[in-house]
Amino acid sequence: MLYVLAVGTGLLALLPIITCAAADPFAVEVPLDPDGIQRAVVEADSYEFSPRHLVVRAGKPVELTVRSVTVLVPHNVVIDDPQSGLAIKEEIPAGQTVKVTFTPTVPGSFAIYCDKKLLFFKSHREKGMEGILEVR
Ligand SMILES: [Cu+2]
Repeated sequence: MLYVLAVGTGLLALLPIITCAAADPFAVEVPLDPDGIQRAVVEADSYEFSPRHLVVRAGKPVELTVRSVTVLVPHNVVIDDPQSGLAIKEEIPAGQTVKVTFTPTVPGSFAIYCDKKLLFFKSHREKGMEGILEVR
């Protein structure tokens, strides 16, 4: 009995270390609303999305409310992985809010980014406007 307790507490003590090492401190688990939809609000600024790492579960619809806080710069939100059923491209005019809905079916980590680019300048994605959609 004592032995089991000792081993048990030893494992429990290790657990946070193991999970912390793998976890992104900026990852946000999107809550599942009572109506079965996973809803999150994402802020689009020049040049980042916040939060930048969303965790959702497969098989349930996702509704992202993407709110632009820029005055002039237009952005968009792109998730381009047709093999996983994700082919999203929504324009987000400056200062506007758009809703993006989809149902992820394939677990994995997918880039969520803005592909806007002005002339010969770097794309917004290259400037850091990229995050992660993690489907579990
Ligand atoms: Cu952009």
